[in-house]
Parts: sequence; structure tokens; C-alpha cells
Amino acid sequence: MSGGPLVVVGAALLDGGRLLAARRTGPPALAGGWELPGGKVDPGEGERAALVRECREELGVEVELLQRVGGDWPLPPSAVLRVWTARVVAGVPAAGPDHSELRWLDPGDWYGVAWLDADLPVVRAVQALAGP
Ligand code: 9L3
Ligand code: MG
Repeated sequence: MSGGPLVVVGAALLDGGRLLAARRTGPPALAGGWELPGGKVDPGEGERAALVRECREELGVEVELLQRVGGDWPLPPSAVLRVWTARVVAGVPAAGPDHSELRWLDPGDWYGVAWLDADLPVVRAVQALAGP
């Protein structure tokens, strides 16, 4: 038995007022949209551990998680997104198979990409917490 909704975790990677945005390669309904990198929590895995793992797998970096951003952000129809601010502590983010492009958004340009519908309110909350 598994309890509760499917949990997806995402990282708002910050660097001196810049925010990392990642352009998804799939699935078709989401391809081309920009997201905070992350992914599904595996069964039995802690959420924070999952997010560190996802950043390692998707971006090739080690991250330190900083601050939780809000609560459960809806991922229709039946999942939730839980987000932390974070910083890169080792490596340089590079796009792998899940992303066609990465972009560090300068302060003042955080809305210069087409965020996924689910991620846009999260970016606003990150800005309220930690933004330029
Ligand atoms: N999702 C939405 N916004 C995000 C992330 C990391 C994920 N910032 C959605 C896209 C997928 C689902 O969650 O439908 C699972 O994500 P992934 O494991 O395909 O990255
Ligand atoms: Mg992912």
C-alpha cells in the first residue's frame, strides 16, 4: 500500500540572484516547457534525498537544499510538487536527456521563459522568498 499522492520534488537553484530554468524534452504535452528540475520520489526514498539524486542525475551537480518553498503545489490530475531552494556545491549544471536546454535567468528575467503551468506559481513564491 502506498499512502497519499504521488510526490514530485523540484529544485529552485539559485546563484547570486539567478534562477536555473530547464527546458523539458518530454512527454509531448510538456516538451519545450521550462521547469524547475527534479522528478518523482522513489518508493521508500526521502523527499530531500530524492531531490539531491534528481539534481545529480539530471544536471550532473551536487546540491545543498536550503529552504522549502510553500507546501503542496498541484500537479494535475493526481500528483503534488514539493520544492526547495538550493545551491550548487559541486559541478556545473549541464542538460542531460531530460532537458534540451538550461538557462540561468538573470534577476529581472525570471519570467523570460515559458514556465510549465505547474511551475509558474512556484517561481513567484521563490521570488517572494528569495528573489531579486
Ligand atoms: N513536473 C512539473 N514540474 C516540475 C517537475 C520536476 C516535474 N518542476 C511534472 C512533470 C511530470 C511529473 O512532474 O509530469 C514527473 O516529473 P519527471 O519525473 O518527469 O521530471
Ligand atoms: Mg525530471
